[in-house]
Amino acid sequence: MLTFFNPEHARHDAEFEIFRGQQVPAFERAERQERVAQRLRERGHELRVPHADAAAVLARLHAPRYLEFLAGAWSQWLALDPANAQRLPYASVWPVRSLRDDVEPDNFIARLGLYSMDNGQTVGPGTWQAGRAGADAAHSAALAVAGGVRAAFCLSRPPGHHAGPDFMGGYCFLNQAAVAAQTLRDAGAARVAVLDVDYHHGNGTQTLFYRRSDVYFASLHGDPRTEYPFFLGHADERGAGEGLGCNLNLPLPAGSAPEAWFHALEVALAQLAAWGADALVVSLGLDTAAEDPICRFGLTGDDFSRLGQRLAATGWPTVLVFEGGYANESLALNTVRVIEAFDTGARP
Ligand code: Q9C
Ligand code: ZN
Repeated sequence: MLTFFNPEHARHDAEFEIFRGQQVPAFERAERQERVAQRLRERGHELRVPHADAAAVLARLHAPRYLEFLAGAWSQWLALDPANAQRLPYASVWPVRSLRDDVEPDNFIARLGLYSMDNGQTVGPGTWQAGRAGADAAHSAALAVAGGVRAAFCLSRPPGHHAGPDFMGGYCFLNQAAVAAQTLRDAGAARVAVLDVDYHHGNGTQTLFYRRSDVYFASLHGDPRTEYPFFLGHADERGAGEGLGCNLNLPLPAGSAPEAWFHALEVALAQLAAWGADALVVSLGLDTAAEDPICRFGLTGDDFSRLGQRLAATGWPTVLVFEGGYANESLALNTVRVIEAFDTGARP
């Protein structure tokens, strides 16, 4: 499968994340993309650098003040104290209910909190460059598909589906799946389906399209009552305004077996077909794997092949966008299983 990879991804690669008040080894590391890229090359897939600039698409999805903050955050952090070059900023205050989010504070850490939903990630020296190149990769993959290629893969990190209009969260900064969907729309697809199969609900993507009737967001994920992102992803979220009826959440209990997961996949695909989608974006999280260290579904290697085959059988022009997946030993194998089963299933 034609793959656009993020050539700048390793510029964002924090060694630690905060968990239970302590620094622990980060789960979302550069190794993830590197291993998948290596496996794809070994298997003879074509890997390309992005050739198209997503700036204009990003500007229509994310708030200007959020993009400006991300672009300037590291230099602002350094300007506070040259010693900050050796440490990363962490948010410690957030504008929750009753607090104002319309006035941007002068304090840097307060601004970081304003533009974050959690402290699972932070902005480092190359986060903006890595994120921008990832958006370009998603844009390039979508342009290839809009131009007639049956399917393309955006291999990029940091991931994107938790990033909303004006916030980062869940290791995500810029929403690459949303960039792909918007690009397909702009290139002429009237109805674009986004299917999110990451273990975690794609709260950012849902929110970006919640009031729109031209992009349908469907997601299968761990029930947010117990699983991250906790505050979105329930079954009663059906869209709003013109977008009412264009959002489908299928939360499954943590620990659900593959058969329950594939049943939910059928429900989602039937809904997207009934809606009349003419192109598909898949938020391809691989953290549904049984061996994933932070998630609790039980998909096996064969299940990932089954997923790829099933996605190809929809017949839709498809952009697959890499999201989560933290069992680095099997991640590349499982990713390539999806990609190759799709290729096999898509062959006429
Ligand atoms: N110590 C994606 O899969 N919390 N994001 C994890 C583990 C955040 C996952 C806590 C999980 C975010 C794209
Ligand atoms: Zn995830």
